Amino acid sequence: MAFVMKEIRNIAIIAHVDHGKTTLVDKILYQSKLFRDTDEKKELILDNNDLERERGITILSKNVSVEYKGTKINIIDTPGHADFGGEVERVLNMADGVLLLVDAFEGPMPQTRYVLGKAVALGLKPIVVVNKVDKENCRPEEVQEMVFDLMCNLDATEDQLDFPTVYGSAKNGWMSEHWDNQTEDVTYLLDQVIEHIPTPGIVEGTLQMQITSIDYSNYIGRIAVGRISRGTMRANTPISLVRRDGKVDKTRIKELFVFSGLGKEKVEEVQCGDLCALNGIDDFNIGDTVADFENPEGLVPMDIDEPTMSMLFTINTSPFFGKEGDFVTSRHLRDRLFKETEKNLALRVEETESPDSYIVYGRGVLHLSVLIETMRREGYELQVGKPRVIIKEVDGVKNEPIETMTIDVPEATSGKVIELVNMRKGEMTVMEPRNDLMHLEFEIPSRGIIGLRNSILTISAGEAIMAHRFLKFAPWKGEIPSRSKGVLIVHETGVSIPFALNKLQDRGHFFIPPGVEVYQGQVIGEHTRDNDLVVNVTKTKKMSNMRSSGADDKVKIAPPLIMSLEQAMEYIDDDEYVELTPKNIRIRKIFLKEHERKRGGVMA
Ligand SMILES: Nc1nc2c(ncn2[C@@H]2O[C@H](COP(=O)(O)OP(=O)(O)OP(=O)(O)O)[C@@H](O)[C@H]2O)c(=O)[nH]1
Ligand SMILES: [Mg+2]
Repeated sequence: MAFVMKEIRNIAIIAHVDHGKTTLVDKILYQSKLFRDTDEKKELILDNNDLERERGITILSKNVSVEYKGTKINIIDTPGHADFGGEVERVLNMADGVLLLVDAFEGPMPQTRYVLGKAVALGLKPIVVVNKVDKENCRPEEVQEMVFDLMCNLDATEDQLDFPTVYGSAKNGWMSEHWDNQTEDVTYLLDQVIEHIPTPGIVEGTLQMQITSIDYSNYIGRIAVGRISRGTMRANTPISLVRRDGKVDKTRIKELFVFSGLGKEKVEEVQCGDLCALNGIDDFNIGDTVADFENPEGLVPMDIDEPTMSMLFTINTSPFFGKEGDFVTSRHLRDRLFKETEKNLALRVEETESPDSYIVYGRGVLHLSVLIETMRREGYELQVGKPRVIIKEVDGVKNEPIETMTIDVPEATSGKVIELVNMRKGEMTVMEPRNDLMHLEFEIPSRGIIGLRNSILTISAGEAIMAHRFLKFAPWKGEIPSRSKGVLIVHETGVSIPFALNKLQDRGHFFIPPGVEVYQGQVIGEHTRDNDLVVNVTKTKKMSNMRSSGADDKVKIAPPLIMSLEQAMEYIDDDEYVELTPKNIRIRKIFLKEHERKRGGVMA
């Protein structure tokens, strides 16, 4: 039977975090289904793992595919958060063009610049999608011009600068030539894709496919994903796997798949230019080339991004150890961390002198917290130390990572925000009003950003929009003041009592409600002053006449400040750990007993 060549387009959807990539892909999938049949009307959700859903962010890039007017469009949805930028860069290797989404209100943001820069450098053809034109006060035309300027800045070619622009609202399911001309669906965008994104070239010769991502299936194990850049691939055939270091292993492809809708379709053969997934070659890595069995020729391995941050991971040593988790030993921790490095590219694990502790290197607080959160859900207990940025020696000079950071805040609070950022060694490079917000840009050491988001949100009553992204290594900027407030520390293990919490309310703000178990040395609140304070919240003495719950009910205690995992990670100081179990996130002093702690608090 003759092999029918199909028209193909390969596009990646890129943008700053939250500008609407996944929403758009969902709508494209949904609507292209409607073109064929109308039975499946349920909302398609591409962010399909629990963490992605809860947080409303994409963590892993995903491949989907739709048929439109006889053409197969492979679409790669990518994560927008800066910590996952390396992943975006890698999967761009599978595309011939990009849809660059930009929020019609916010305009280009730090990550827009980064991902667009990568796409431009790879010579990919862009289509600009000015999204969220349904937003009040949006400024689609101005944003379009800003994107054009950005592309000029990034040295785009004439052809790239000649990009089509599409306006619309992914959320409302339409795309159009003009922002004030609402249409029925996203077909205008798909037509632009067919017209402007180049067809992948068919290169004759022996097989070459570089592995750009790894997928997992409980049934078939590790799956390699990539784009066939030369030749044709067939299921059930012997191949060579050319490693990054040039070493060649002879192995065999078992099953072969192409992307189809949200899933994969098993096929016998995949043509050059198409994206595919395959299993059978278990022991592979990103960047390896699947090549001809007889005449293997490897492709140049792509760069894998360096970690920028590290954290100590250690077994749980709190008095509550083992109460809430199933996996608690150093063996469990070790195996789990090393297993993670097989698929989590930017992650590195280093042994320490102690078999109980490991240094884990990652791309940022979110990258590390996603791993920690996943481990909690799997039943692990562990403790982590304060995140540290990676310091490099350059010609004998101590260098640290510097990031660009944008903050949009209501004008009234911009003064305070600038002051705070300056204190953390941030230098302001841009300040301009945008509608009713003040737009600020800074260059700031990564160190200064840790914990900054909490303070900025507090100052701006939750109104600030903040984004940052790695810029360069530069000489150390000097000491940055750490947390300005001390903490409240538990004196004695027991259950927190409303009466006791109430009595201490003027000393600070608690992180725990009444009625929970706490242990000696646990951090349960922030002190109003800069020193640590040991407090009696479990005391039962003098309370015999206050025992009845009726008396407790009258006590009015301010609601506790419950920190998210990332907030806790960014909050702690050098002498503290975050303790993590499937049920709780607690902060503790590394030394639980007061006499062991150097900083020596006082007693309330
Ligand atoms: N008003 C409005 N909101 C939108 C539109 N498109 C998406 N959103 C909302 O913006 C938020 C982020 O959308 P996502 O599609 O998850 O954004 P994303 O670009 O995939 O985000 P990451 O994957 O985390 O980078 C969601 O709350 C969407 O409902 C739009 O056209 N208009
Ligand atoms: Mg997304």
